[in-house]
Amino acid sequence: MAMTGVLRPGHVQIRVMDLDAAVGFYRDVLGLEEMGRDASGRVYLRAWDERDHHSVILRAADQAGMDFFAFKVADEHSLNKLEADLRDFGIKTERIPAGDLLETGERVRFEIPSGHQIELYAKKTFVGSDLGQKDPKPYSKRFDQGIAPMRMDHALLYGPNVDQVLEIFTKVLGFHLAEFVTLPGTDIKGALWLCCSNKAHDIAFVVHPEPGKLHHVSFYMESIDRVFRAADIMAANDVRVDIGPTRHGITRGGTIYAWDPSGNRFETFSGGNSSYPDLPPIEWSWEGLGEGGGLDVAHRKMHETFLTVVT
Ligand code: M3P
Ligand code: FE
Repeated sequence: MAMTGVLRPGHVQIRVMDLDAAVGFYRDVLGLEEMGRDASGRVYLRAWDERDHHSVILRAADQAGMDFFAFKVADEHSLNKLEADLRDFGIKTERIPAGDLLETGERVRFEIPSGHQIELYAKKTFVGSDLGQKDPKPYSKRFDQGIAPMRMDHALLYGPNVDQVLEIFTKVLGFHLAEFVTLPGTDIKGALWLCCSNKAHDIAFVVHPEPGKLHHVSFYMESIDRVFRAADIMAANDVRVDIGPTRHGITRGGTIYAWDPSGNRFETFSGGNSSYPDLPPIEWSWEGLGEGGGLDVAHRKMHETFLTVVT
């Protein structure tokens, strides 16, 4: 598919309670590269296959959770057009000046009805990867430093008004719905997996009474072998694991859900299906999510923590 408009997840700002512990975890255990710190003390990191300046920003705060999740758009024209379309749809937007985040252009920020802050931006400094941009090398020592995901891949967010979120993402931002879960005994969509690309998904939502909650930020691994290697590294570093290694029926991705030192859940995710906008979304019943293996193919049950533990 020709990629225009919204291209991909670009960055997430995560609140952490102990910045040194968080940097120790994200840099040395997860294996992200530290790219810089700004005047307000935020720490910028990225994964080895990412070429823009950063994808993860850590901010010290009293409470864990997510400040905002951002998508890169194709160019300034797309940014202006999407901003106008959001306003026409009745959504308030604000502009955050270039340079507020290191090496990042102007951002358009808006709150969606689930209570999350979403951002769009067109510019972030291209710094290239260790592999090189011409005749790239097949290997870098970064592959062996920590869990070492390829990229920040997606987030799963919890909050109310998931039906309105679906409208905004599909009617205004150009996403398509890849998979959804209906609430028990209804045809109400209670969970959504949404794509701006033909990845398994770029962002997901589960309906939840409290607004603005983070379920997890996901990091893409090259293979299920790398997910098992991640499990070993988690064990060696006493990382608290929630679920896995297993496979999600939804997306068919290999997965581990685990927690960072502040209690923010993260995922190491591999493989997964592809999606195209012409294909009807895959539907899961509530039983399909639990006993049908939508969440956990190996154990085919609902995990209590999946529905209750968020930051
Ligand atoms: C994901 C995710 C579930 C499938 C999830 C697939 C929760 O990558 O968002 O974790 O059933
Ligand atoms: Fe995920």
